[in-house]
Amino acid sequence: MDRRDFLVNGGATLAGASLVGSAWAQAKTVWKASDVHPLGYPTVEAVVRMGKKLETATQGRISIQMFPSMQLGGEKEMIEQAQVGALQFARISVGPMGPVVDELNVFNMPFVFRDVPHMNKVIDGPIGKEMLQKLTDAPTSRLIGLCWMDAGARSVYNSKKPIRGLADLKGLKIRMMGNPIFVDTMNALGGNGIAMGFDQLYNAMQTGVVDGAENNPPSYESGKHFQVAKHYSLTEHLIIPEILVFSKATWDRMSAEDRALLMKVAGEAQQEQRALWVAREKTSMDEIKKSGVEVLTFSSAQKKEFQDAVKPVWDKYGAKYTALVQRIQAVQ
Ligand code: GTR
Repeated sequence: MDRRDFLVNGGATLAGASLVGSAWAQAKTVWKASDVHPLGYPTVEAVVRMGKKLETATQGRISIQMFPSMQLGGEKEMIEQAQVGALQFARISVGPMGPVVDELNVFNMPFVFRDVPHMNKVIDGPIGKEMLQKLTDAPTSRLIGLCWMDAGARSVYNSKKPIRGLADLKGLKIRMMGNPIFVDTMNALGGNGIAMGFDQLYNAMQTGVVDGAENNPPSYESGKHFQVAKHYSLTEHLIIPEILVFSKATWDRMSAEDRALLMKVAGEAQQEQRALWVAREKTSMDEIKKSGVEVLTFSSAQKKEFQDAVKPVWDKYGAKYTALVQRIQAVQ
């Protein structure tokens, strides 16, 4: 090798090494996040804002790319992708997490919370913290529980007729989230519970595969379900918090500082999402009513009929959660 070759080759290697070095120093990490809801929905917006905070705090080293609107499939698929590290954040309902970590199912029991403020008090307090930890510690989860989000109360809607009481639900095919507790709950209420992904629901209602479903006002509105199922009855039979989980495969490779930062912004997201939720519930309800949907409400005496009807669900699943349910009920 003459001197000129050495300079050219050596120089190239050195330049290459320093390029790699500087690229490494500024290596940018883009975490993928997924949600079944579209941009602007409270859960999506809360995670997008979290991403901006991460970006600012790390001078652009870490950011979040959001895949909204079921782009990465339904919630079952999102859980699986987070478990293998194909995505980092999955914002899902506790509904589909129950079959993965059974202890979480206590939040999936019908009428377990007195009302939405009660649920929020529970998730903000020690029980909420313990349940996130249980999710993280469960060997079956392969996920880190980051924070809770508010999803209000779920109520029944359908395309056939107004539901004014239990008797009206008889024979109606109602889509429920994929968890046996929910199918049993709908069956106990007199309908025919059919487990199905959220991603298939609109078509199923349109083609008459199911007569209706149940959800909170923002999901009913945002999914355009109110256009095909115009009777909405505020049964509020399920008050299920949502949860933001993070891939353990990614977590295991992170520094202690990045983990602490992530936990901090996630805790803030829990409160920020709640404010977004309260505002969205109102605008969704306004839009639903404006479109001519019949929204039926129930007195507490009428609601008791629904509460009594789900006793078989409590008989079947409730015993193992007795101690926890007593603690939940004690939260004022
Ligand atoms: C929504 C919830 C979603 C999903 C959906 C469903 O209220 O935000 O996470 O659980 O309900 O019914 O599948």
